[in-house]
Amino acid sequence: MKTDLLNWKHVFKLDPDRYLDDDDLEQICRSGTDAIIVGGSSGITYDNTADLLSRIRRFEVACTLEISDRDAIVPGFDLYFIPVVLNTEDGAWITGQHHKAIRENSSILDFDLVVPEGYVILNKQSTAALVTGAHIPETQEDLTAYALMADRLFHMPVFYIEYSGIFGDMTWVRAARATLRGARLFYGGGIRTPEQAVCALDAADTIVVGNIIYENISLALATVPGRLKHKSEENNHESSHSYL
Ligand code: 1GP
Repeated sequence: MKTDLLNWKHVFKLDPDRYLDDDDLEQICRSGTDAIIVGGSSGITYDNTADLLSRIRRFEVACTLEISDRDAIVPGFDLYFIPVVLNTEDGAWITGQHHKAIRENSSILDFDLVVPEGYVILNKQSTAALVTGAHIPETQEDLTAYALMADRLFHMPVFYIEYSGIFGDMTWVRAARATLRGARLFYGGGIRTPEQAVCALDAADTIVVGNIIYENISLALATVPGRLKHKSEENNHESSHSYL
């Protein structure tokens, strides 16, 4: 199962603390996306996480928990992503919370399902940046150095560039991906249109779509690669969207 993520191109991230009605949830789960990540930066509880998992489990899509609160580690997910924030000096988000979580949950955590993420936050206004005290990379070289840390120093399977809420600089993302040998580059942040999805997927290995789900479900669904292809073919038979 763990190696399946190597093939993911598109995932939706659902926040247990935000409301999504059954129809919208069904459309997301049946959209053709490769997986659902359950996660958020605030208001995450065991109950709202378990509730969302049980609703997603009515469908066949793979479902991963991105752990942000050690009191909300719910059994039954396919994988457990554990973010290690590389651009903070606050040890709580590098090893502190992780140590407590593992100490408290070692009997129930299946380490074959655990996926460490080397996580770099680039939107200084985001809740994740404020909570973790992230130092935002100032140059492309700052970012690629974090990519090298995740890939060569810590041998993490995922390097996650988190622009949460804003669409990032794809030149930086592309440069970071070019440095990776083993890690897969996840990009998330501000993907609100099919065109942005195409652009981000050209720069990253896997794109993560979050906020737009709660703002405009049709636009969110239109970011799924299979649908993108269909849409672009309808609109332009000579479409240059060739990544599919
Ligand atoms: C957030 O990376 C994800 O953790 C997706 O970002 O919500 O801006 O789409 P958006």
